[in-house]
Amino acid sequence: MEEAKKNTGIYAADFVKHGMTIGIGTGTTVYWLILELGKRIKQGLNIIAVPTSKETARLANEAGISLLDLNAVDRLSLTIDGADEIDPKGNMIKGGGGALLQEKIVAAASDELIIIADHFKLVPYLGKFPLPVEVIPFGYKQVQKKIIDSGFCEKLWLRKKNDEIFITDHHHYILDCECEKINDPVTLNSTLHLIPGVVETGLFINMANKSVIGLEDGKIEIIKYK
Ligand code: A5P
Repeated sequence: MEEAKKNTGIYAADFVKHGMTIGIGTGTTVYWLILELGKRIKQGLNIIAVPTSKETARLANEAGISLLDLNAVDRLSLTIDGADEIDPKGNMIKGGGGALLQEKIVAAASDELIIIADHFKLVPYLGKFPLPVEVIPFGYKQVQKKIIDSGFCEKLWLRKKNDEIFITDHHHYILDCECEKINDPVTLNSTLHLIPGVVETGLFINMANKSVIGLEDGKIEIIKYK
């Protein structure tokens, strides 16, 4: 699996052209992309990047990638990011690493979104992976009740890390929601957004242009969505 992630991260670096301002996602697959871009920068590639998390900013800095705040940019030509689940239409669940809010804002500011993932991330429908929902800490238990009342998800829990409540880069909490099978991601996304206290959901709908998938045999499959 790690080999497939590495292959796809390295392969995707080819989409990054000299002079581009790009968004860089978060996660264990993007890690390989960052390392590869670092190598190419040493060989003369000139790019600027907007990171999608503090962790990506740290890694990108180490790799020698120049970073910019999203507010200093009009549009990004391209963002490359990972995913936790990808359905056949390219709709995704993201946020396993807790960076969904910044990832969605950066993706929405990009002309193109390329997803890099190993083939285990391809699913016939979304929902086996618990859907992360970023919420304001104040009154989050009210949000929990409303998500359960919506009938879309059977069970949910407050994300913890090392027995402490997980706090996102933007000082929010994450509720991981077990929905099992998401038949209608668009309606679920709108329903969740209508609950006061919800900041963002991990449903990325109709955002990806293509996926670069690392296969078991070392090959790469490219799936285009638009
Ligand atoms: C970060 O919050 C997530 O959205 C990541 O993009 C996703 O979890 C990436 O998964 P990998 O670590 O498996 O690449």
